[in-house]
Amino acid sequence: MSSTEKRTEFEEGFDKIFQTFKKYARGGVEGGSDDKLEKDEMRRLVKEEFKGYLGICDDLSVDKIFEEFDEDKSDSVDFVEFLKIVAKLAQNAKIVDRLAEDNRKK
Ligand SMILES: [Ca+2]
Repeated sequence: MSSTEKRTEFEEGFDKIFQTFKKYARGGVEGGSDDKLEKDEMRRLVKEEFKGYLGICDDLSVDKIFEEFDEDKSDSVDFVEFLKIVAKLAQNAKIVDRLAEDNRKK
């Protein structure tokens, strides 16, 4: 992509999601990969960045979904697996329903 092209809001949002993933992936679990999100880093990310959507989130349910998507059982997930986890958390918390409802009121 040429740097002169203006990015869409969607692309900027997506880029922010990736930057957030990277920030927490580098977040200091000993022996962990900087390119992957270990389970503790995932918990931290959800607590700090997803709190408005999820309310008080429960470590156990985050762990359960994490394990479901950590297919090679490495206790870490890559960016694509991370997106699936976020989608699943949002689905469980009925965030998509809420967004649709808010949109109807506008
Ligand atoms: Ca990591």
